[in-house]
Amino acid sequence: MLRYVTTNPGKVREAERYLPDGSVERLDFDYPEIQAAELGPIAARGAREAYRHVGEPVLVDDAGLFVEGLDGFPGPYSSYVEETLGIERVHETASDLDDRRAAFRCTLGYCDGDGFAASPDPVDRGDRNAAAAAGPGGDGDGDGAGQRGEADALPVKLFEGYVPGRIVAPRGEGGFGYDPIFEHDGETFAEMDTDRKNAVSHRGRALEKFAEWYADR
Ligand code: ITT
Ligand code: NA
Repeated sequence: MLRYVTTNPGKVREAERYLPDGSVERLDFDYPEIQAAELGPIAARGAREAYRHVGEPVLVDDAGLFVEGLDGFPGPYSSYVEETLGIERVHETASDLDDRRAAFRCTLGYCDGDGFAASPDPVDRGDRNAAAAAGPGGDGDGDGAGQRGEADALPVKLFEGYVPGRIVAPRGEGGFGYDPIFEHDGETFAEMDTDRKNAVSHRGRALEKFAEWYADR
């Protein structure tokens, strides 16, 4: 059984459409999250933390809203900013900008503990930047932890998704989080139903890649 580890039921509702019936269960566990400028290292570390806690295959989902005119803010801090400022004030801040373009990004991290002993390179990022990102002496996930022990070296597979859009005044009742202020192709994500959002969204793209890999791994 694969555990989709998240405190956010909105993510699970979207993910269900991509994962075979009965093969996935949501686990509401708030795994410790590191701070980093990019989602990859956060998802990689999160997947290891979740796997250590659960002891079964896990999938974690780290996402964020990156506003161009704010140099990518709130990005990896999106959860904190939603809780503190709220999405109305993010919209107000963006409405003072000339450039209201934004993007959602999602990185899924999968860890099942397999391949640890066998793998000479402890981290397989699952993307073409793996070698470049690892750099000399790093453990490949860019979280700066280095080789602190066996659990830190657990291999994690990452899957990324991205969708461009722009920040608008809130519209729509669906979705969750920043969906009401994120417009893509003339509609906010909160105006789309789950299937339509999935068809274009950051999470849909990442899940599509994951599901394909998971089916014939
Ligand atoms: P978990 O970490 O427990 O999975 P979370 O909601 O804290 O749940 P993140 O750390 O990934 O998730 O934080 C991402 C923030 O971006 C959070 O405020 C979400 O509400 C928001 N977010 C993520 N995906 C989104 C989406 O598809 N549409 C709108 N907002 C989204
Ligand atoms: Na989180």
